[in-house]
Amino acid sequence: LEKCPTSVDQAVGSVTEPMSDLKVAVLGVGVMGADHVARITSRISGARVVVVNDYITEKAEQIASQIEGCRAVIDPLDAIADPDVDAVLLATPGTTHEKQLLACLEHRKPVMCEKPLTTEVSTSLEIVRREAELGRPLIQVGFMRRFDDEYMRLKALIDGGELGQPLLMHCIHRNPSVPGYFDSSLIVKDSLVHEVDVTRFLFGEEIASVQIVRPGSNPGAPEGVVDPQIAILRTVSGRHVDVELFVPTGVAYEVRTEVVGEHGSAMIGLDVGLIRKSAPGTWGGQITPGFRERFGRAYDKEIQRWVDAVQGGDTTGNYVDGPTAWDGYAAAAVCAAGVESLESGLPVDVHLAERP
Ligand code: ISE
Repeated sequence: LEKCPTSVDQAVGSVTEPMSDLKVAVLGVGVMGADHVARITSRISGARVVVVNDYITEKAEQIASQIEGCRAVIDPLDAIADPDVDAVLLATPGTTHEKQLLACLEHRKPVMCEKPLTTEVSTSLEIVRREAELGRPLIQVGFMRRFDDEYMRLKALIDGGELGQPLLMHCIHRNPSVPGYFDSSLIVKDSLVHEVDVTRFLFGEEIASVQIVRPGSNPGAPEGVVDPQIAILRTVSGRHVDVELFVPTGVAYEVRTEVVGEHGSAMIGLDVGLIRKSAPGTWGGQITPGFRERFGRAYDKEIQRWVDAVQGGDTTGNYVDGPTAWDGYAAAAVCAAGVESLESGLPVDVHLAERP
């Protein structure tokens, strides 16, 4: 992604002063947060990281020391309140999001929040309501697949009517490895959540029920962890979506999505880059190793569009260009029903509140 003028610069043309950089605080500089710091510093136009925070202070200090004009702030709430910070990127553990998002709203700071919005359905709804009271969208949620070229093409194909009525979707979501703390419910809340958002994004409707089916467990799965799982989602209009979730396979990162419509089907995620043929009579290519590689360009696009939206927010009244707090809440509600179904094995209905 080239460093390019922001959309606001483009809109006003070259007669005005170039807009000054958006000053971003990145909270949580573990895997995703550190990735976002690198992305904003080297590939995103119109923004720079001025504050970093992490519960491991030395980590924040070490990252801050590598970026000109950046400092580490020990308390995440101080980082949000900092007058030198224009916008916040949350890559902290989900359990801390509620407090941090409320602080962002209180200080009217636009925020890009990595999933989950919060860890409870009730607190996610509370965030949606508090944001609605302010009358301006400030929260964007990091469902990056919406910015992936393949998903965008699939969406355009569906919306263009070329497949006719979309009827079903088959998905595969396999990870090569997951952290040791991953349990059965995290497979739903941290992995399936992406297909939940993809379903809502591609089909443009809510999910009415979820069922989690347990096939025979992988002998390599940690004691008590249900893996693989099959999720069956049903949308409000009755469309069927099935998802194979298998973490960790020990193979590579595989995310495939096939939409079947009345006039044909379309599939993405086949990893058919370069195919090599060599002696003695073998052929093959490479499978993407992980989600940061698979969705790297999508993350770049997601953050660039967020920065552009925030830069233009005072003019447009909207500081979001992508999944909203409502999308985060709806995904949380579907996943909570999924976790309930994990226990019973039965379909569980999803009940969404009235959208404010
Ligand atoms: C991780 O948090 C992600 O967001 C990845 O996209 C997903 O594949 C993985 O299962 C999650 O743990």
